[in-house]
Amino acid sequence: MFDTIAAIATPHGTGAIAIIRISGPDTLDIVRKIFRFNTRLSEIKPRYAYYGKIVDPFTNEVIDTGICLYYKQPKSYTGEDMAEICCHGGILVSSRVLEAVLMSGARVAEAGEFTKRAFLNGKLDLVQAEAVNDLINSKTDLMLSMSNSLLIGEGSEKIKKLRNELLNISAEIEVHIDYPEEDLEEENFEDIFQSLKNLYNDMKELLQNANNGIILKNGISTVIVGKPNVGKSTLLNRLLREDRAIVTDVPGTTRDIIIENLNIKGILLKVIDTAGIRESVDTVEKIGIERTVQEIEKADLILFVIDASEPLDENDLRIIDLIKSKNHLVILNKKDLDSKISIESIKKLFNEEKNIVEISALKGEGLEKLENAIYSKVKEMVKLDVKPVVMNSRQKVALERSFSAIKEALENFELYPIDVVSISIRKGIEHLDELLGLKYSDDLLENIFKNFCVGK
Ligand SMILES: Nc1nc2c(ncn2[C@@H]2O[C@H](COP(=O)(O)OP(=O)(O)OP(=O)(O)O)[C@@H](O)[C@H]2O)c(=O)[nH]1
Ligand SMILES: [Mg+2]
Repeated sequence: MFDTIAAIATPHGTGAIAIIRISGPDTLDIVRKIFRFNTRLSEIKPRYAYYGKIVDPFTNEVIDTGICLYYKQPKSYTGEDMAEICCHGGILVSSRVLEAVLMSGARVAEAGEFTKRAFLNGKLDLVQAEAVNDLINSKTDLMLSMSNSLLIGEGSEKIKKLRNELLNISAEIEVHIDYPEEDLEEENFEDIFQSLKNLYNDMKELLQNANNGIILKNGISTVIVGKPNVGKSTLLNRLLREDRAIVTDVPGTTRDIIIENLNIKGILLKVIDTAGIRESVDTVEKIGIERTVQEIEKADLILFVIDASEPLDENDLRIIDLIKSKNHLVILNKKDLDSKISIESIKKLFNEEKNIVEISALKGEGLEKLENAIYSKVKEMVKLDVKPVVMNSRQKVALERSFSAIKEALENFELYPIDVVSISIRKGIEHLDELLGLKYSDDLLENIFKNFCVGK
């Protein structure tokens, strides 16, 4: 049996209203002590909004007037008796109401404890519980729709389906192990092998989409590179629609790495502005350039900026060598000036037709075309129309482990007696159990829920 917890569920600060949440067996008791309204407590109906006065339980002093909602277990977020008291959104008001609740017998909830209880009471599985936090932290429409899909259980359904199939296969094998005298027909073995094989392929596809989900959630790591003074920082500022990076006409202005989140048509990019690459004698600039080379190694996508008003030189060629084999777009900047470089020559250098965009970062021309080009490029890199079933590394690792176990089962099929295969299959099931949270350790739960807000 759990105790009763409470927290302010709205952000700390002054606002129109604040919500104080209570969950646990003493909820109604606490409401009785602090909330005065015209209905007898025995008549309070769940999920009705009651208007009344919130009072100090010891002095009866009125703290505020507000609305109280009661949810009777198990039909609540946590699966327990719950109440939500909406009061005025002052910092003092809301903390006084919380104090009143605490004085009446609740304790302060830990971060994510409401959702943790929802999980422990079987209202959500672990994938859904994690999706709650992803939903709250969504920065793009895409992330929002992915988290929603996981929260309503679309991802878990697919995993449960895999798990059921594995359980069925395991049961069939167990029959044979328990009654070896009833020899399995050759064709039964063949059937089991085929089912395992199908499952293996389904899982493989899910895992490919797993990377999708994680990349999209963390943001496509995008690095802007080019020689000094070509307009990299001007471009970053344009894309962000704010003056984030310092721009001057002195080559070598940007010396350290600048990272910003950018939302392009619902996709999150982590954009990095770098120090211009050239042979340099200045130590600070040299370090900056070394970092730029490292960033190119790590990046998912490279935006290569060229100053079209200057002829290409060996520094440009060095950069082309560095990025040629990676996902890139070539940006011919300063098209407002007399051009010294033709698109044709760039096409030849890269040996490709597309991925080249002309812009003027200074004048803000060609930016929409650039954003479209970035979007198309990302679409080539990750599938945007597939809903992933996993969205963080914990989930991915569990799915991967399960996948390896199934792979092992397939490999063992021909080599060893069927009970060896059975062990691998059971391992596969156990990892899916971990993924869904049917099996968990306290440490794991602590790790997951500590990243949640208090009150969620
Ligand atoms: N005419 C013209 N000037 C531009 C354009 N884009 C940038 N500039 C100018 O070019 C100069 C350098 O711009 P930055 O954005 O600082 O260039 P950078 O590539 O970040 O330079 P470093 O940080 O030194 O590597 C500034 O004077 C900008 O105003 C453009 O499209 N047209
Ligand atoms: Mg710069």
